[in-house]
Amino acid sequence: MVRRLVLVLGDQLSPALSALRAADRARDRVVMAEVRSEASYVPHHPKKIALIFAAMRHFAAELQADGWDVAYTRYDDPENAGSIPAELMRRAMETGARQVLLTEPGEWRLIEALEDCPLATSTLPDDRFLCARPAFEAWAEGRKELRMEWFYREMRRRTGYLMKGREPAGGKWNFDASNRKPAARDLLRSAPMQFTPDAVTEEVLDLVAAEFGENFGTLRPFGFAVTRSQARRALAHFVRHQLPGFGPSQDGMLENEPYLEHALISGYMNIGLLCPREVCDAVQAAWEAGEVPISSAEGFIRQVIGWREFVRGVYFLEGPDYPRRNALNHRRKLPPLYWGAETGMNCLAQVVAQTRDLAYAHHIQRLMITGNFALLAGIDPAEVHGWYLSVYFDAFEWVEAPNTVGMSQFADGGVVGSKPYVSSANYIDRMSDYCTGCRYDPKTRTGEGACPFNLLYWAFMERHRARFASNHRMGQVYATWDRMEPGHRETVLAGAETFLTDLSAGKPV
Ligand code: FAD
Ligand code: DLZ
Ligand code: SF4
Repeated sequence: MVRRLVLVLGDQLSPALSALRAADRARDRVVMAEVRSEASYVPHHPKKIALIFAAMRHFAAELQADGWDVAYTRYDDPENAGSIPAELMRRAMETGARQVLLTEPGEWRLIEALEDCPLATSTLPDDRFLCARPAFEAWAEGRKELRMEWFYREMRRRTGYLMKGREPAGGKWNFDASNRKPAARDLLRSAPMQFTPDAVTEEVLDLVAAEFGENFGTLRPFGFAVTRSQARRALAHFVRHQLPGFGPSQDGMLENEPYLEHALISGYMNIGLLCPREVCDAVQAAWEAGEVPISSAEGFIRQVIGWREFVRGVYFLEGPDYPRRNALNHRRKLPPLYWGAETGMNCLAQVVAQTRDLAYAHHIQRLMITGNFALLAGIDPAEVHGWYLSVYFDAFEWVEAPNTVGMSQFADGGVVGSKPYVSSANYIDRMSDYCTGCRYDPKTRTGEGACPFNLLYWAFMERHRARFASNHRMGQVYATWDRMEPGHRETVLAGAETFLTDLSAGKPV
């Protein structure tokens, strides 16, 4: 007789998951299901679906080996009920169990769908995060602005990472001044660890090719870790071989060097193969052993205990409407170049091609190339959100939406960031080698060959003058623009208008 069903979702593949800790392996049955509703709420990249299905199948086998009774539904099972609530109902009918134990899902959509499920559900907090939802709410309470830097310092104190008593190790909270150098090929040491698919993963790859082969993205070769032990090896490899050089190279961009010294572990953390605490422990230990400079250790730990926890806090604090916000009233449709249509803008072409092939781009590529262009061009943030949620191996709404809608598109009106992340070609030219192979000229602001980022940057500033001119971090930008010759300004704005008209008309840009 099965007492309760224990739901384990595709991004909850952690042996220490709260629902599993609370369950009784002698009397409860674990339910896992590959379902159409989760696999199609956006057109996920085939590599992302394959990662999740392969990791789910491996995790289910590990649970079974560990004595759990697991009811696992494969995607192509003729009995598959197609959604998580429907699968729970089917398993409840089969077993007679009327109660469901689960760890809170990471997305409002699924939380709401499960609330409508007629079975009695008992939902536990997701304590794989370092900052519980109530703790974030308490931190945010009464603050006029939520700023990641203050949250981060609090998290450093709370966790003790890189601390000497109450003070930050090395005397500073933030070592960005010694990080964030332009890309340099001769500084690169190693790429992230990749894995050869086993028979289980190969079977998933065949299924994904047959069912999702039309989605944007290349399925094979597939090298993601699909088990906890592989993900731990990938982490160890990163800490040993890449982390020492992580700080300086983290913001650079190079053609044919998609990873630089980045870890490629966000997806593993987000589906539960790694937990953030063990990731930070490994970094802390390497720093204590003198194997990693403080600048790299701090740069990395800030992303995990700072940004990652902060965006999750914001997602749940702001509520289910957050992904639909559009503070700047941007309405343009996402241009086909995001789905691989040809473009002469080499930076965009490079990042989109890499995204298609690998389901991966690093932070600055997402923020300052595809995100920057979408914001400058006034693309509807809901469309931008849909794109980012689809194309990256690590994309789950709790983390993707605050990064896209908030940090990248400023569509939340400044909840995540105090000013929009926009730049002209100058930044891209300094931080990458993309401009060398481009048909546009990063140094030119008007006329034939002028880089579109230069035109759009000033047009964006002018369009949103009322909102941003009084922002103390942007005053200098407006002062520079206002000092330019009126005739020059008009030419720039007219050039931007022509470019945007062409973009909307589907002309190649
Ligand atoms: P590394 O740079 O090697 O490692 C840093 C680690 O810190 C990452 O593994 C990640 O877990 C964490 N991290 C770093 N920055 C952030 C951040 N801003 N928010 C949350 N965690 C962070 N990250 C996702 O995990 N899922 C997403 O869907 C996602 N969408 C993004 C969309 C946009 C528009 C932008 C600008 C950023 C997005 N990010 C997202 C954050 C970041 O780009 C990725 O976490 C990072 O590129 C993952 O690669 P990595 O593991 O090699 O990162
Ligand atoms: C992303 C995803 C995909 C593609 N497929 C499944 C699935 O078939 N079954 C499942 O349990 N979970 C899947 N997931 C992850 C869920 O979408 C995720 O749990 C929610 O978005 C909440 O974060
Ligand atoms: Fe991108 Fe402009 Fe540089 Fe071309 S010139 S790569 S469009 S920034």
